[in-house]
Amino acid sequence: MRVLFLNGPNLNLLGTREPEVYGRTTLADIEVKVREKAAQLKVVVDFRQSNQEGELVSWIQEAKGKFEVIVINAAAYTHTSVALRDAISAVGVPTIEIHLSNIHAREEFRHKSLIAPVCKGQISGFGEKSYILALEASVYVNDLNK
Ligand code: CA2
Repeated sequence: MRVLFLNGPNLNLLGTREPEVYGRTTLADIEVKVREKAAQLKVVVDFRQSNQEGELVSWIQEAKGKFEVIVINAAAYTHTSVALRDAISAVGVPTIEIHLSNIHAREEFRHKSLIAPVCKGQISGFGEKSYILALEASVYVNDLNK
């Protein structure tokens, strides 16, 4: 089973700026932990980050036939991107939305996710553990589709 992890804009800054909001763990640290868990679960993982909306859209489109599940932290594009929502909807690869912070406990503009309605579910508020929970949820979602 193959899972594509996609990370949106500014997540490359994790661990280096605003540690009071996002902690001191870098995205590379999270990737290591995801890969450790993936090895236990016998899941093949691809882990990517982009600051470009169009690049994320292309990666979603290309996932068809290559990955069984997409896990996406769309970062700020969560709240703005009809393009990401349309790509997730069009490609038909089961997708899980994740966030480090609890977007519902933050500013009002973060409460709305444009991608949530086209995702299997949302994991939000568990810091780096959101990524591990999403990996476990990916196995669950893939088993449902068998
Ligand atoms: O909680 C999350 O994972 C978010 O997706 C993070 C996004 C935010 O726009 C979403 O509302 C919730 C922000 C990612 C930017 O990460 C930074 C890391 C360090 C310094 C500045 C930004």
